[in-house]
Amino acid sequence: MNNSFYKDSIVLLEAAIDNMTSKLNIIRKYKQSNNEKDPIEYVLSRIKSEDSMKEKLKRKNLEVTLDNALTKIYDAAGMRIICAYIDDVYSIVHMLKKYKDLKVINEKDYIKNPKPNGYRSYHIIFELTLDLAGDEKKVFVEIQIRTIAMDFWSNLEHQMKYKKSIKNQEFIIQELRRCADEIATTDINMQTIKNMIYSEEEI
Ligand code: 0O2
Repeated sequence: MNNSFYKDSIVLLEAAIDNMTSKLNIIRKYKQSNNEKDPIEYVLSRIKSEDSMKEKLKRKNLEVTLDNALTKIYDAAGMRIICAYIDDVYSIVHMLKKYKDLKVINEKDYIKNPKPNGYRSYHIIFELTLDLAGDEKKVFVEIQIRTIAMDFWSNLEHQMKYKKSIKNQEFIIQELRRCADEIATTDINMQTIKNMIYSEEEI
């Protein structure tokens, strides 16, 4: 990655992702040690590319500076957590909020309140306090948590946004909305079936 825009702050962003990855691994191990299912299927992380960050600063009418990128935009460091079931999403949010070095800055539940286009995901922005060899630094991290099915939908919808000319766009938007609703129903049904399987095991 071209680090010229982030300069030395790239170390801070990388440390933030390493720290959050470690927190997620601890959550996974803690759950498994309590004979609970691992709530995470996989995790993706990225530092927002220089071009994407500059575009976002301009879109928000902010001056393109490193300071604005780190203090006015919250997703220079971003992570996506993919789960099998909806309950796993809420379980991870609950566990992450227990960490004392994480402060919730903003939280959006697009699962309970989907976007009009059908987008579903749980977004949470944390301010993480990092101890960099005795030097205390604060850094924002955006976490998106969603099910495999929501992620599948979101990736396709994202591709549509970046494609310049698409035929039948209205129809595609309508079909995506229909698929989002079907996926939401399937996610709920899968959760219900899973709960039934496990409740029978406990009897
Ligand atoms: P990119 O390139 O994916 O990183 P914000 O723009 O973050 O300051 P906003 O829009 O209120 O403010 O934040 P929100 O709603 O939490 O969305 C932030 C990110 O969620 C987006 O980042 C997308 O990654 C994702 N997202 C939000 N809405 C949609 C949607 O309708 N479809 C898809 N596929 N993804 C969505 P960026 O920076 O906009 O883009």
